[in-house]
Amino acid sequence: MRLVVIGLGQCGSRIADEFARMGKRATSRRRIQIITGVYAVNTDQVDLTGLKTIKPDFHHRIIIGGRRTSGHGVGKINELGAAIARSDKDKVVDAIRTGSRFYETDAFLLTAGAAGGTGSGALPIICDTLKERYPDKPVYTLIVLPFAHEESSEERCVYNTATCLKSAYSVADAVFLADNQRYLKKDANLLNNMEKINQQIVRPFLDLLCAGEEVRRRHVGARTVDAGDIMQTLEGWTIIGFGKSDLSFIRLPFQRTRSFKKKSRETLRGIEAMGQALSELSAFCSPSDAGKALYLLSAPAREMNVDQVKELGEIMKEIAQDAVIRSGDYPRNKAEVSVTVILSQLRDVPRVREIYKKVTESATSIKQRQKEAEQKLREMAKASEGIPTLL
Ligand SMILES: Nc1nc2c(ncn2[C@@H]2O[C@H](COP(=O)(O)OP(=O)(O)OP(=O)(O)O)[C@@H](O)[C@H]2O)c(=O)[nH]1
Ligand SMILES: [Mg+2]
Repeated sequence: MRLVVIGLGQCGSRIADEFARMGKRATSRRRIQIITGVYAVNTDQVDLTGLKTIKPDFHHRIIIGGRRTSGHGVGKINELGAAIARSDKDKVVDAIRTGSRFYETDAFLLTAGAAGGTGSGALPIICDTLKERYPDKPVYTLIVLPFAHEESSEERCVYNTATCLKSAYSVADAVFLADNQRYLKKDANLLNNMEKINQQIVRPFLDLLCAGEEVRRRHVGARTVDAGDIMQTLEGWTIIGFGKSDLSFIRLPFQRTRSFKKKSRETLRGIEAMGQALSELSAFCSPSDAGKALYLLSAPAREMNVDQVKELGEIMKEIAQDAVIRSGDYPRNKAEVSVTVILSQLRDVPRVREIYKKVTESATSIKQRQKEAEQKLREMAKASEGIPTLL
C-alpha cells in the first residue's frame, strides 16, 4: 500500500519525518515504494527546520499562518490552529497534488499530537479538505494521545484532545490512536526520547505497507495482505500492534530437518510474537470490541508453515469474537518472526471515552470561571474610569 504522509504541528511533523525514513529504508533495502510523499505542516518555523529527512524545500515543509503567528506557533489554542488551516488549506493541498508520485498513491495518512494547538486544530480541517477533493482515496489519521502528566496538569490539553478526536472521527476513514503514555510503561526513560517513541509508533506500519507491494516472488506470501485488505479493515477507532520473536539463536546449520519438534517450536514463536503485539498495542483497548481485525505474519520462508498461520487465526478468533478477521503471511529473509495486528471499528476505547467525559464535566466550570474572569476585568476597567491617562 502506498501512502502520502502529512504531519501537522510539531509532533505530527516528527512522526512524518520517521515515516520518511521508513520509506527510504523500504526503498533501499527491499526495493519497494510504500511512501509516495511526505509533508510537514506547521505554524512554527523553527520546528520545521529541526526535521531530518523530509525534503527541506517549502513544498515539503509547509509553513501556515505566517502573518498571523509570525512563525511562532499558536500556543496550544487549537481553534486558532483550525482557523489557520482553513485559510491556508489550498497551500497544503497544492503541495501534495503536485508531488511527483502523487498519482501512485492509495491513501493519505495525516498525523498530529491531539493535545497541542496547530496539529490538533489543523488535522480535522485538512482531513475534511482531502476527503472533499479526493473522494476515491481514503484519508486515515494517526493521532497521538498525551502523556498522563500532561493530561492531569493542563486542562487545555484535555480539551484540545477531545475536540481533535471528535472532529477527526467524524471526517476520517479511520483514526489510529497512539498513546504516548503506553510507551513509557515499557521504558520510563523514553519521556525524554521522543525519537524512540516515534520509531515505536511508526514501526508497526512497515511490513503491513510492504507486504502487498513486494515484487520478488520469494517475498510474496501464500496469502498476501494488500491495499484492498487494509482498506477493508480500517474503519473508525483503530489500534495497531507489533511483536516479534528473535530467531537468530536457533539458526544452526544442522537444524534443517523439519522435525515435528521444530515445527511446533516455530508455531510457538508466531504465538509469542502475536502475544507481544497484543500486549503492546498503540493504545489500550479490549480486542473483543473490534468489529474488524487483521494480522500479518512475517517470517523467514523456511520457518513459515500453515499451522502457524492457522494457530494465530484461532487465537484472533478467540479474543476478537465479533470481528471480521483478515490475515496474511509475508516471507522474509530476516531471522525473526514478527506479527502485526490491527484492531479496527472499535466500539469502545476507554481512554477516549474518559477524555470526553472529563471535558463534558469540566465544561460548565470552565465557562463559569471565564465569566468570573470577564466580570473581574470589567470591574477593574470601571475602577480606573476616573484616572487621567498619560497617552
Ligand atoms: N510521540 C510524540 N509526541 C509528541 C512529540 N512532540 C510532541 N508530542 C506530544 O504532542 C502534544 C503537543 O503537540 P505539539 O505537536 O507539540 O503541538 P503543535 O501541534 O506543534 O501545536 P502548538 O505548538 O501548540 O502550536 C503533547 O501531548 C506532546 O507530548 C513527538 O515527537 N512524538
Ligand atoms: Mg508547536
